[in-house]
Amino acid sequence: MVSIELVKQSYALAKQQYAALGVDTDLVLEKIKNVVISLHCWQTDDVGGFETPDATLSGGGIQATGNFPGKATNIEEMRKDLEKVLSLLPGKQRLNLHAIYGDFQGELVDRDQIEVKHYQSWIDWCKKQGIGMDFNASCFSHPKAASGFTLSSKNESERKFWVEHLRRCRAISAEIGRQLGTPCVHNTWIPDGSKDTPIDRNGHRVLLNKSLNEAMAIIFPKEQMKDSVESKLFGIGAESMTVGSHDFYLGYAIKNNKLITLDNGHFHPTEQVGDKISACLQFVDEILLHLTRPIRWDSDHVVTLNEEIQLIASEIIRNNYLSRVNIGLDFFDASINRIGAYVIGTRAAQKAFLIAMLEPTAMLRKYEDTGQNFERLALLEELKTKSFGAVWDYFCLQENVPVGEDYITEIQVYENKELKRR
Ligand code: RNT
Ligand code: ZN
Repeated sequence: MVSIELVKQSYALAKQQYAALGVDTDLVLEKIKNVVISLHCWQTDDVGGFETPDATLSGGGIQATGNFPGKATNIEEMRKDLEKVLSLLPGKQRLNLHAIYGDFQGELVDRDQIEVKHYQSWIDWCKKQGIGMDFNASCFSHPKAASGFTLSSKNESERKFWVEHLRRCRAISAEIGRQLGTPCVHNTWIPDGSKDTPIDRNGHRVLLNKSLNEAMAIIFPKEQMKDSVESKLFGIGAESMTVGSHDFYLGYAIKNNKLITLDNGHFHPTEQVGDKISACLQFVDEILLHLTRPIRWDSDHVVTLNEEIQLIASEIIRNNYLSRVNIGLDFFDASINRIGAYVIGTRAAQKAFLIAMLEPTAMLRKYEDTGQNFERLALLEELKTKSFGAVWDYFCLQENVPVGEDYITEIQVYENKELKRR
């Protein structure tokens, strides 16, 4: 067990170290509480969903690999897992639910038939946890998505089916936000794309534009729900063209006053999502982030504290953009303890924000403005080895959650008691 005394002493020293740079760590510990992270429910069960007892992820160009025992197979197990996760995290979270995770009570409810009642028990669960809720249309793992096209399908009845699904998901989102008193961010991601070089890229984009307009004809108050659209570079089996590319959705978002979702697994590997934040926020009101860790492709590995996540967090904090950026996670690793995956990933994202808040930005900006670029680089390098870990540990202590590596044992206990008997 980490020694509480040591955590306190380390914090006292770190506080002095940062104070020398003009950074007030006590203030940072207050501010870090404003970083709310939306937990994607789909890490509990490898993006399966509860439409049928044996539902699994199929198609869509995404994949969860691994077969670690103990995935959630029903709504009770999923809630139990999420409650465990929440108990191990400092700070505030939300729930990010996909439509396929409805409380269907054994009934077969197709996607164009879903209603608020199928999500009421989730809304109640969130209320009980004291957290907000976000929502997603599920346009994959379905016979009507088997062609590889959904909202941009040239098959009119299939296209209409997905328009109806999205239309309902948005209405459900508005009711979620209304009941919980915090806006529900609805994210639209579709897998539509083509394995080989298509001839009619334009035709599909015309259809996607039309479908979005149809499904989003009703505008809900933004206190209830906000629409976001998620762009992508390519998917497995759709390598040559993605209908909902970044150009397409950024254009759509700007023109129609929507949010843009930036998933950091959805760009060319040398592009930096952190760089896109201040670019997009000149023209859209808000952004939704899907934080992930792509390795060679959009592999959705667990988020770790790497330079990519750090730049994203730093750009948000440096520019005071926290209120305009909705932070969500998006990874699904079935090869390790799934609960552990959440805790590692969420804590990594939180650490990135903490580090960003511990930056003496005014000093760096001054160096930059006066052309002192050696000084800027030197300070940035020195900051990397300051004692932010002591501040992080103290934050966990304050929040009454396991400090440092102590959460490992808690997850081992949960694995033995709960996951292994599934
Ligand atoms: C897929 C997108 C999308 C999904 C989830 C399940 O590439 O990132 O956000 O991961 O909706
Ligand atoms: Zn995503």
